[in-house]
Amino acid sequence: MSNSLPNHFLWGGAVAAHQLEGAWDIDGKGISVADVMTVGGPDHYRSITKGIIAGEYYPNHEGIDFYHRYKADIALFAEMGFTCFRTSIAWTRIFPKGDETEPNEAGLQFYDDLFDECLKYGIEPIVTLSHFEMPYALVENYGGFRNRQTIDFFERFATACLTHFHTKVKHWMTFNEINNQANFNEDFAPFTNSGIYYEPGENREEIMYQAAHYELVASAKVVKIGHEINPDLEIGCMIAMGPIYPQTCHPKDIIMAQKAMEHRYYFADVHVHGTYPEWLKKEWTRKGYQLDITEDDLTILETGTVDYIGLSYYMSFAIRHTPGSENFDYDESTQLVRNEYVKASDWGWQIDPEGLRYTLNWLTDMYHLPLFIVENGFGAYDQVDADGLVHDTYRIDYLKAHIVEMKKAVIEDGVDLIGYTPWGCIDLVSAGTGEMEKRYGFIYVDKDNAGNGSLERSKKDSFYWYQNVISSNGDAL
Ligand code: BGP
Repeated sequence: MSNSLPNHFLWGGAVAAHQLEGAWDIDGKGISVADVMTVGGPDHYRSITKGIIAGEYYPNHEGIDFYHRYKADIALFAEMGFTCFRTSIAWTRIFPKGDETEPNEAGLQFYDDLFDECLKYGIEPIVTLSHFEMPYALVENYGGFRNRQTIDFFERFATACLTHFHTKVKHWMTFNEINNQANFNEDFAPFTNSGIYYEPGENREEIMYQAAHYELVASAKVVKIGHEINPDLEIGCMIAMGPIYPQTCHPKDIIMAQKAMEHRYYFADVHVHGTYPEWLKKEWTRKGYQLDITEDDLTILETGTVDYIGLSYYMSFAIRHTPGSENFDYDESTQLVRNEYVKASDWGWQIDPEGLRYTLNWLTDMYHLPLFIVENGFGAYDQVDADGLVHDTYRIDYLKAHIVEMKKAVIEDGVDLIGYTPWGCIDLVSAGTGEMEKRYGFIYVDKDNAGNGSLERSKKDSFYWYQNVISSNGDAL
């Protein structure tokens, strides 16, 4: 048995358009939901209702100015040895308001140039179509994915991208972390693939299920269209993965954890099997939810199943049951508990490398499809030391521990894994908080939470460490 990862294993890094490109209003780009978000906790997302207010600071407007600096940044990725690079296409560069009929040529040109630059170095671009954003005009004028019409708008956008880039991009994903909306406790559906703001007094769960259904149909349509455009394309879903462990071996905690896993991950069932699980249909009936799900929709779901599962993995969770609740309804705002066996990051994300091995095995057992870790990483406050450098041993420790478990899953357990792209390979704006100082990168970017800084790039210690990891195909950790 080989002790190494397969030779064709893809190594790279991951980003999303709105978190680094900047250039939010040039070359015909429209306003994205990401452009109306500010810095800081829940207000970051609540600002979606307000639009752009003069004098407020919007971190994504400039991002790290990747739009103008991508050539130098990709040269640094190439220096690290990347064989792939995951990014997303900003919907608003291609269809500024979302409901136009013809794509914006300048937007297509930017991604042509970007992908060509990657390919020049032998770096395969990996593309997410909707990574936590959509045209703001679709939210204002149509209610985002509350509205069935948004399926058509997404289809038009995705078809334009697949048609234009199918010879340059082989691996695609439809919606980033589509299952994050299973947490509907925030006023604004986390994060923003769905573009939904909940009005006071609404049944958020029912609205979430409806919007998620429209997104799943949109995704399935696009998978089918993509395969028709080019049968060689690999089109996947993207799921935010984090196992939810029972807090104790109390049978009710075990069932609670099972129910929580079902609710978080049913999205993958639909993407992969093309059908809704029985428990969910029962739940909708029990709760009296009348969802708009047509026979045509069900056929589309069946004919647009994915080729692989892209996943993010940052942490694991633990849960306890709510005494007296016979139905084990899942509410992560009250039931999740701290796991005393693992440490947490400064943002409370519980660090659990073995949970990655568990996750990869769980997904394989459930779905029997190739997997692709398209996000993993350690958000931390970096310190530029007196020598002008960032010595980020903590980041190396985190990534090393996760790669060790990833390798066990592949080499010992036989998981079919396409590749590994750690999140935020260059420092960028946080999706959860809008902060710049929650850093993930191998490359430091001089910019702070208020937007001050030269935007100059420099290599952290992890840059050289990851370079070695890649050149040894994961042997030198
Ligand atoms: C995932 C998102 C990314 C990214 C990452 C880190 O949920 O797909 O867009 O931002 O998490 O999260 P944060 O930026 O909140 O630290």
